[in-house]
Amino acid sequence: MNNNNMVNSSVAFDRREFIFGSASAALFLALGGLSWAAQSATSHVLPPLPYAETALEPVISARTMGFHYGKHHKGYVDNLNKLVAGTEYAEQSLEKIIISTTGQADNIAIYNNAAQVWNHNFYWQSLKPKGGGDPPAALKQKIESSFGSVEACKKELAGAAVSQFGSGWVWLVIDGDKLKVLKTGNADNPLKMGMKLLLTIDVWEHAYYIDYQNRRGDYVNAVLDRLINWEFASYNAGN
Ligand code: MN3
Repeated sequence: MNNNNMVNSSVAFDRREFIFGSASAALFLALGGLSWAAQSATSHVLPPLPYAETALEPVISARTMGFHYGKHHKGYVDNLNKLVAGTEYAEQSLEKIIISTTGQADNIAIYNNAAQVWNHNFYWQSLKPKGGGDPPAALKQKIESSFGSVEACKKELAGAAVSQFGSGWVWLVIDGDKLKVLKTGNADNPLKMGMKLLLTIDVWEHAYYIDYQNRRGDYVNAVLDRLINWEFASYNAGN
């Protein structure tokens, strides 16, 4: 196992992790949690991770993070910038590109790369070191009224992850006044469906294969028990 490829970016995040590691979740979110969402773009950037690449170990290894963030996520950002250069999408925000290219066969490459950038930005924030546990009270109440219990909600998220055929994403959303679990294939992203998105889990093989090989269920259950960022979901729910 060679860790050299992730040393540089880990060092760059140390100060950020120190600051956010000692701040409350609310402050973290207020300061930086959604800064990427407001980003408009002549050139899309790879947002810094909200923690060090080693911070999610042992559930997600630094080696997985090095490839997933440093190669896959970065690759989508680089591809998107190349694809939109000189087009009508060049000056548009990520959200606007996704919404305006959803379902357009001619723009499938732009849609796929833009959606994958957005999905990964959202995924990193859906996780945190020492996550899992009990959601904040207001979110917990909403989860209980929609699923019966937090355990039942986690079970539905895990079930959706395992049953997603091939690559994709699992989402916790608010549809009307009810929380729901959705799954989408490949890059697909529910932004255009008009729901509030609370959190996501990446179920592409690159998210877990180094650490779990074919055991997608073990990866998802470990993420739900130990990394899921309920504070981020609660913030997105408007609590
Ligand atoms: Mn991924």
